Amino acid sequence: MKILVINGPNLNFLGIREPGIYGKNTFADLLQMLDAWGKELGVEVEQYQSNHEGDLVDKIQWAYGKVDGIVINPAAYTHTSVAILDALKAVCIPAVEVHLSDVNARESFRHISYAGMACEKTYAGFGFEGYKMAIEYLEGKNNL
Ligand code: CA2
Repeated sequence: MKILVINGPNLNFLGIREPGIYGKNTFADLLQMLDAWGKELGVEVEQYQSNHEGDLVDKIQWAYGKVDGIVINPAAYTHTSVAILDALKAVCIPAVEVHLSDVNARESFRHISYAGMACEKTYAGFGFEGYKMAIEYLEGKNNL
């Protein structure tokens, strides 16, 4: 089984600023954890991060026919991008949305998620652990 983990804009800055909201672990720590969780669950995990909406759309399209699941934290594009929503719908790959913070407990503009409309599940407010929960969900589905 292969899972693509996609992270959107500014998440590569994790651990550098705003530790009160996003924690003090770095993006490099997250990548290491994804690697370890993949090995633990016997899943091949590929990661991709971009600050550019079109690049995120390209990567979702690339995944068509190549991966069994997508875990996505579109970051700020969560709340604005119909293009990412359409791409997720177009490829029709089981997808799970992850947010480090509890978006529903924050500003009202973060309460709407376009990408989430194409996702089977959302894990928000669990920090890095949310990515593990998402991988486990997709792995469990694959083993049904
Ligand atoms: O909670 C999440 O994971 C978010 O997707 C993070 C986005 C935010 O726009 C969403 O509403 C919720 C922001 C990512 C920015 O990451 C930073 C990391 C370090 C320093 C500053 C920003």
